[in-house]
Amino acid sequence: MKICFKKDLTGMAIGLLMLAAGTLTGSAQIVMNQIGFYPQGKKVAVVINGALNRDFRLLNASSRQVVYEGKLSEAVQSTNSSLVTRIADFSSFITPGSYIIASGMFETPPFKIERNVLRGAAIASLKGFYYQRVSMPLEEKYAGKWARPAGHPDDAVLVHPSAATKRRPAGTIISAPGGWYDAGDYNKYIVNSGITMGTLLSAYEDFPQYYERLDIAIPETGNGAPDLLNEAAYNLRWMLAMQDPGDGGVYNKLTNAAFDAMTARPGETKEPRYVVQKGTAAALDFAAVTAQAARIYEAYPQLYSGLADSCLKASKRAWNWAMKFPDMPYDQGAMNRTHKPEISTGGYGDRSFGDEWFWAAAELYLTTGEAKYAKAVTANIIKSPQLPSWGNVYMLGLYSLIRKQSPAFANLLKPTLLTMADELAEAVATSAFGLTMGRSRNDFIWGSSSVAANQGILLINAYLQTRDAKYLNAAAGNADYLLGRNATGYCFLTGFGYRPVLNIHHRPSASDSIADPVPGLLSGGPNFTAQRSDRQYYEFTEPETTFADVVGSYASNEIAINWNAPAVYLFNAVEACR
Ligand code: G3I
Ligand code: 9MR
Repeated sequence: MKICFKKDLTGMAIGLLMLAAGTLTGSAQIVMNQIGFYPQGKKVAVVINGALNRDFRLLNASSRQVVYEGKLSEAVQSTNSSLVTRIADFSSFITPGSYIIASGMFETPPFKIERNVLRGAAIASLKGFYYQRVSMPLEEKYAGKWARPAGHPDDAVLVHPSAATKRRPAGTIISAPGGWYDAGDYNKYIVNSGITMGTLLSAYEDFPQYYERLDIAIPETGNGAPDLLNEAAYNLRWMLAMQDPGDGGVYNKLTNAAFDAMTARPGETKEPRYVVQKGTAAALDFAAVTAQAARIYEAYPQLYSGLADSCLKASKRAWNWAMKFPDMPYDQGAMNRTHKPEISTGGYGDRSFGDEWFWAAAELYLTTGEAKYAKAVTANIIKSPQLPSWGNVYMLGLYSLIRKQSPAFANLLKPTLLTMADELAEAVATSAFGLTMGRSRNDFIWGSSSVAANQGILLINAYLQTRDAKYLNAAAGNADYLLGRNATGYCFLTGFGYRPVLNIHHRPSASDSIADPVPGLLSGGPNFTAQRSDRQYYEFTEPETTFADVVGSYASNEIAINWNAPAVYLFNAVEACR
């Protein structure tokens, strides 16, 4: 049954209609972080379209005894859909336990108030990367029921004509094994690996002591290095193999010509693999990651012997290549007109490189101290940057310069960070969900979950600089968003919550015989352009509700490494700070 949204939903009749339908935003009328809350943290649930509800109760989950009663907020009209909400704030209730929220006829399943409440999600989101490893078997010891054979070996990859050089003509066979599958597909893209690695390495640099103690049960666990660095090294080694030793240029991607079928299992896929065309974004993202990695892995000279040195050399070579080709976009359409076979996998075709120059210059400057990189940082500073996304990596450089207290740049750039954080934090007061997420309708784009997570990272950076709790609360609010306090009523992290996403667009999950998807993966989330892209049926089509938990919905329910990485940062940062 379909329900029309009206702005002025009032009265019992409509409330009953919604109940009869069993679903408004799915089955949820009260939405919240489905895992739970920290005793000292903010605790918020949102009652959706509960026209008659004015108050709420917190019940002990086993005895059903009422332990807290509160008033709902005034009704708020969402700016991202026709939903009307009231907010239940029970932050002052701090007793650990298992609880239910009830309001009118609506009731939630049980959730927790406890210390370290996000620890499981924080660990799982990082472990999610292990499940994306390409060229090694996932053993049962680490992967449980999702154990599987190795995926693509990628030890005999063809140089595509678009990437041919004298020393590596088209058809040359190279080896670039390992790394993570990008997303629900089986390809590996340098641009998207760039922001992913930068985000993970920055998580480590912001919370080194915390990550020293965070084990995630992967083959390297216990080797003396933090598991975040162990996991990241697996992808880093692949990235290094994507640099042409001849000229220092970096291939945009390692890919099939076309996407594999959804039924293709890792290890059973036999289509030829290619490295495709070099480009400026790939070179600079690579230079940034390897420069940052160089200063981090230097601390593990035995375990990661030679890695830091190789990274720094590779970084400088990629930078030098980009100096020679400062404006080379990856335009797949144009490439396909001149080179065969045609390539139809993901593009990540960035066209403006100021932000990549800034990020690469920042990381190279911080690692080497060389004046030429400082000059390039200065030349690329902008006043109003955007949140990080695969096509815009400016803030990664800004975060690093501030984190490392660069004498030349930290004080200069801090006001930009705090202005952006204030704009985000201010949105909480008027938001229908009490969030910064959804401040703009454009937050609900492809991979909107990463918008929420990246807002969270920005707020955490502001918190680390100021220790002002408003930033931490707003960041934690966006973690709540990902875990269920949203207009769809889903927990977007696989394996978590009482209403988890189940049918992610993810070939390993879609092609196995296991009901549960691979855990620790973050669904892309609502995307108001989804229907146009993937032609699936969307029951709700407003910006914050255009989401379908079906495998075919690659525009709202795929997973991707550049969405998981900011979730790793955010969940772990909240764990570290609470
Ligand atoms: O740049 C415009 C912006 O100006 C406009 O306001 C906005 C709203 O429509 O659209 C923006 O462009 C969007 C672009 O992403 C940048 O955000 C496109 O509409 C949107 O279609 C595009 O989506 C990308 C998608 O691939 C399709 O190309 C996603 O960002 C990107 O994450 C996704 O990446 C894929 C890989 O290609 C393949 N592997 C899976 C991965 C995840 O789905
Ligand atoms: O599976 C692909 C996914 O990773 C991409 O994000 C998406 C958009 O590029 O494309 C998916 O592949 C679809 C292809 O584009 C069209 N045919 C159906 C494929 C999925 O079944």
